[in-house]
Amino acid sequence: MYRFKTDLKHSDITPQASFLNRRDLIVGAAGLAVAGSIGGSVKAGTKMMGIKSIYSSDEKQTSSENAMSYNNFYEFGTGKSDPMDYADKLTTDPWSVEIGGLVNNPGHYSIEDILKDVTLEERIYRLRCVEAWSMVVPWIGFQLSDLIAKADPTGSAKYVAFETLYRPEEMRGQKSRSIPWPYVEGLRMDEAMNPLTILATGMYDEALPNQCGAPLRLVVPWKYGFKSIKSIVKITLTEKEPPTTWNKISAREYGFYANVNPEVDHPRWSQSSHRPIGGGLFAKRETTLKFNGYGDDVARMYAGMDLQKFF
Ligand SMILES: Nc1nc2c(c(=O)[nH]1)N[C@H]1C(S)=C(S)[C@@H](COP(=O)(O)O)O[C@H]1N2
Ligand SMILES: [Mo]
Repeated sequence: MYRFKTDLKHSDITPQASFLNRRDLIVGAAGLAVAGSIGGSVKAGTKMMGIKSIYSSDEKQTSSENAMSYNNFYEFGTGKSDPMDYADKLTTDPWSVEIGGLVNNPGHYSIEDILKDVTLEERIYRLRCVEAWSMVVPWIGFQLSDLIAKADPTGSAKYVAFETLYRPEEMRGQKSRSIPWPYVEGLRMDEAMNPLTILATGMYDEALPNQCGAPLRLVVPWKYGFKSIKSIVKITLTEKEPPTTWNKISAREYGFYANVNPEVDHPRWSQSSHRPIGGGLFAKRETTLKFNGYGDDVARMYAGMDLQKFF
């Protein structure tokens, strides 16, 4: 079902990249005319293109209307349509990401700085939520490993911690104590460096809409959706496993790893199947594949680990 190979290096799969003006990849002509400067290039709805990636799946895509109106983004409320209804309040320009911890090049990186050194790709990935629904989205993004390399981690970095913006004036959900703020997530270094792991800046050929995590969110296709932290403002390389929001809320329900695994049920429901969103209430459920179908590429990272224990 998936068309990708791991024996290819990233540089092998984007041969044209070095010939192309990176700015042309970020915004099309229409976007530039509106934006006037690259500063506007990550504004929601701006045209954004990526090179087709061999890491893409060829599954049937969810409609953009469905993918942009059924979201989990508790910063805007706990209802699925709250993000669509309230996220337009969020200012995403200017935006910078503070990269620190065990790196040789710490600092505040603007989105423009980040984008000028990466290759944007389109990658069709299924987002499989722990609540057992899923959507298939053509993401536009770049490999997280490229940004980590730019920050130049020291030898003692073992994990990568992520943090979402905390700005209750613009994120009305943060005025309530539904979950602890800011939202935080983490990956082990090898997971973060895996070529399947991307930072997305767009979807469906446009810059990310706010409700989907503008201007920068993580997408880790073999893990449950809650690992895909949105609107990231901070990335810290650490020696110890960082805390993660859902694990803090309920450690017995949500582990640090959160690998999609039909063999390990959530304590309150089965993980063996999922409901594609947009199909209506009576849509046929689909079978969930271990590691969301990416076992050939990621299973070896967990060799020897008891996945019932490290869920
Ligand atoms: N900051 C932040 N990131 C978040 C969440 C959130 O509430 N806040 N929800 C997570 C969950 S549970 C899921 S399933 C995905 C949903 O992503 P989508 O709305 O783009 O489908 O975002 C994840 N990222
Ligand atoms: Mo989720």
